[in-house]
Amino acid sequence: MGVGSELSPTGPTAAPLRTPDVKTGQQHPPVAARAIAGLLATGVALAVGHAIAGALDSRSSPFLAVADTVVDRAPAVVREATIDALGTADKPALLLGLSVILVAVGALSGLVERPHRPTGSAIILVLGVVGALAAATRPTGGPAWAVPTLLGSAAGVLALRLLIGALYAESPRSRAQGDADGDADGDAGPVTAEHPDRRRFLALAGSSLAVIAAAGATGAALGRRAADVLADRTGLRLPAVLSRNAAPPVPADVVPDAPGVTGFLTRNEDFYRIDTALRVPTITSADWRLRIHGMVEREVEIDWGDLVRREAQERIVTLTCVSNEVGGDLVGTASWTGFPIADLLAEAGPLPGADMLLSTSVDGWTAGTPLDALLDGRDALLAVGMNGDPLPLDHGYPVRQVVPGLYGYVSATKWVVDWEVTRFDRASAYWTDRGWGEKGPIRTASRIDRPAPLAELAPGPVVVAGTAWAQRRGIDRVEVRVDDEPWQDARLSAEYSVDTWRMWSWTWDAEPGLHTLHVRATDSTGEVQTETRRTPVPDGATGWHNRTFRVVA
Ligand SMILES: Nc1nc2c(c(=O)[nH]1)N[C@H]1C(S)=C(S)[C@@H](COP(=O)(O)O)O[C@H]1N2
Ligand SMILES: [Mo]
Repeated sequence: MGVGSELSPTGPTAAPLRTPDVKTGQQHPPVAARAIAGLLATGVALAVGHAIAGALDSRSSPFLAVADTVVDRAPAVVREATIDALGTADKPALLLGLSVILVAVGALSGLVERPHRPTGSAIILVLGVVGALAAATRPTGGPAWAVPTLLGSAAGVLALRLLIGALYAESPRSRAQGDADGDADGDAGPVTAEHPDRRRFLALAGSSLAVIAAAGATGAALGRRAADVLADRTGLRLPAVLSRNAAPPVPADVVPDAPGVTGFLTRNEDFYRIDTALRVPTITSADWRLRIHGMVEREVEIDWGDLVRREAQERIVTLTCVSNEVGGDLVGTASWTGFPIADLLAEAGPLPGADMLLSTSVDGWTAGTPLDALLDGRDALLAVGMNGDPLPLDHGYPVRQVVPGLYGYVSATKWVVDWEVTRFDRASAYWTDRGWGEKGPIRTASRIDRPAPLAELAPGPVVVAGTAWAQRRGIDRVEVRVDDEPWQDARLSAEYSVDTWRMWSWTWDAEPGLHTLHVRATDSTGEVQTETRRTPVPDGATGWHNRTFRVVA
């Protein structure tokens, strides 16, 4: 090949398009070009993943998820050593380290990719799967968190295939000269910016950069939105609660005096989360409005300032999800700060004949709540605080509903922005449209919490403990049964209120062998939990919870 023909007017591009491979004699595009292709493809993968993560939940971004996982999974020794060595710079250092690795692996993916042997693509996909697993297994994550990384790596593979394809492509001119596939002696032709394949490569590289810039900017904008709401929450001042509106204090004897039992109040970070939102709705307190309309005497619109001018109340209420299986953990108790829903409704004046409040969240989810449940004097709140903090984003920031006695799907609308007073024969809501019961009162339930499942126990006295709930009615009795022996009364801890769960315990004189314990509760109406096992659809699971233990002498 003539050296002269390789000199392009643009100078720096004047590298040979193909260099013969020493071992195979096959010709390859220059190392730098292939490395750049790999870097661009990796960049596309990350930027697209980041943008999609921004649209779903910015914490699912591939890079951050991997970094967080490294932080959590690193053996304590390693973690402490790095923190010692780097002081508080350990997180930036980790991110820098990950970046260096990504640059190296990105370049490598370009170097090893061949039109007919997509090794580099495989590397990007493996990276993608690692990132997706890291994101999906984050404590607050779920399967949906794998989506950004997987789609991102698919985009990266596409970019790599196109870029490497262009680098290796035969130009029409060289093909015309008989420069066939894999012909080691072939002349690649002049490597100037005017070369069709070089032009194609440059165009593709430019497009990749544009994709990286656009996706990066989108991801950043969406991430900023989430950051704004987090900052809004950090700066938010919850309304003060006058002592007459405070929740009655929690006596010490609401929980059994035994180690490892379930706490009476559930910490916010441990509180179950159920909603249909792929991306947590982001609404600041300044943007929040509640419109009350429909069958009312006058329409009312309330903003954050209007809301918190009212007298706030604090109430402890146990929330439960209708999807909770027997023995499940979709139940939790928190102290809620908020404003009586009945008072707010009264300002709009519901018209006679109305029997439903259709509430809508900022992302369009709806719940239909029986109006009488909101007006009968129970502690139905439009809540802004959870255990003394502003609502966490996942739990409805800045405003949600809490209605004792009703499952969440008919009552506990998070990120609520709209109230329509209406009728059950005119309106329906998200889950009732999908076959779930219309009214959703909470069924009596009881659960064994300790010892842990499949625990191996020593013979002798063992404390068995758990919880039971029947919001609005209250728990009057809990019984325990070992194998086929008669039912025995468990010891009930103090009842805080009929709207909260009630803890129980029972000391079992465990004898060697494999034993199954059952539990059943009786509510204050005298109704004993039925043994009949039913799945949660359509109005809540029924049946007795049991646990099997091996007692080893
Ligand atoms: N906007 C919105 N609110 C919602 C839901 C939802 O999907 N979207 N799910 C409801 C259901 S089914 C339950 S059980 C409770 C759960 O509240 P938590 O996530 O704070 O525990 O929220 C309710 N509020
Ligand atoms: Mo639920």
